[in-house]
Amino acid sequence: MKVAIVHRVQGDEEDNLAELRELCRTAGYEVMYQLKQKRPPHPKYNIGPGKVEELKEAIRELGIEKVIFENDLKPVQEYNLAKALKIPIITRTQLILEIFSLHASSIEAKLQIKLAELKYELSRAKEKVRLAKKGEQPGFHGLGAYEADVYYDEIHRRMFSIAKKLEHVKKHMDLIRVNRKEFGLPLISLAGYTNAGKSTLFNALTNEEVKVSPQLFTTLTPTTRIIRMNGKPAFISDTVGFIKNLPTPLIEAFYATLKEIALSDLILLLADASEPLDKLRERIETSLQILYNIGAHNVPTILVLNKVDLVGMDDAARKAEELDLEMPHVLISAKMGWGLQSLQEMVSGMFKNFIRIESKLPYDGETMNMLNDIYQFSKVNEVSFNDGFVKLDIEAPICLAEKIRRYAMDGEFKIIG
Ligand SMILES: Nc1nc2c(ncn2[C@@H]2O[C@H](COP(=O)(O)OP(=O)(O)OP(=O)(O)O)[C@@H](O)[C@H]2O)c(=O)[nH]1
Ligand SMILES: [Mg+2]
Repeated sequence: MKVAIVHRVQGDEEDNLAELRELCRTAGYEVMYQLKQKRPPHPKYNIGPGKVEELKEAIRELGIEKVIFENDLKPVQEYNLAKALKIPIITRTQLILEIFSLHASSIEAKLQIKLAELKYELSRAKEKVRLAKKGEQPGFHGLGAYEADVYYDEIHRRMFSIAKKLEHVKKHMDLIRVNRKEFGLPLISLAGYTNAGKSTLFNALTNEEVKVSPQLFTTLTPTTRIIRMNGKPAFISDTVGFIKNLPTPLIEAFYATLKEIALSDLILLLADASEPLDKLRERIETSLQILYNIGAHNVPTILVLNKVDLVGMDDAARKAEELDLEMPHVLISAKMGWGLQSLQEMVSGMFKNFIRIESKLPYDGETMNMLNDIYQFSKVNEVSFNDGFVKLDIEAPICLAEKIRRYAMDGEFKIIG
């Protein structure tokens, strides 16, 4: 979707359009036009009426379908802008909520985001009710003073109901986690600052079609896939980027969206190696602090220094050395596909849930069923069909290995490593 972005600044204030542009990219919008204006807020539109005309022109010429404001807008300003421009107007807060929604996979995260949306709506509802009562905003959803009160109460009621549900869900989080664990596959989470290249890496690692049974899809969210790391299957999740200058009402929703990371078996913490060392260090430290806050500090973590194509291997390696962090690291370029093999080896070496076994199973229907799972969920070194038995040399998740052990022919089950 094509959008325009706007920031009205005052005095020496710097504009935040570069970051807003990044957020738009993350939300999947294409920024066609940007507008900056220096002036005090105009009561009717926030920006000046002349700039509204300019925007109108750009919308018509460039096919823009939405305008995103860095500034918070009063309901009456939002109303006037929408009326003048005839397309939806949203603010930075709503944009970030959209980004969270794209990534929220757990029920808790979804509820937290809904709650944040309603909180935002409530803060504006007060103003809308006030305006409706004063008769200043007659066109507002066609509400009269009475309906405005009802509207306000309705938001309150929904917030209360969601807060109740959240309490309930928090108590039952474990039930939600079980789903994924059922298959015994490790879960890898991609984490890191916005723009570090998480989605690019996610796509690079997942572009090879991995065959999975339909039942598996029920455990997958839009941002989770099954990949093979050096032959070993794993779930991989792309997560929402760490965003700076987060509006305070969104912090809880942000953490809820990220909590999934704490449930993973391995975190790939991405950072942009092309950034100056100080900034790189600061961002890694902030990221580690966020991981700590969501309770993910005990999850094994690999620092993935991305975008080395922009600085060169040597320079990136020097930076990694100077960072002197207490965790393994790997240098990659997700865009060019560099270093992905080393990454895969490092990751698969850290999977503790796989064991290598040799076994012989009777040549029958039950074994054929099991072979289905074996091909899907393990790294196959050898499967050979013999007279009356099937010989296996595989690296399997522990729960699958246990299934095989129970069905193996007498004494024909050996753990190699
Ligand atoms: N030169 C270079 N650019 C890269 C590389 N990886 C990603 N990029 C670019 O960096 C930008 C951000 O990449 P994304 O993969 O969307 O980053 P992200 O971490 O998913 O960002 P958010 O979803 O906003 O948190 C895009 O323009 C990518 O093309 C890389 O290895 N080299
Ligand atoms: Mg992304």
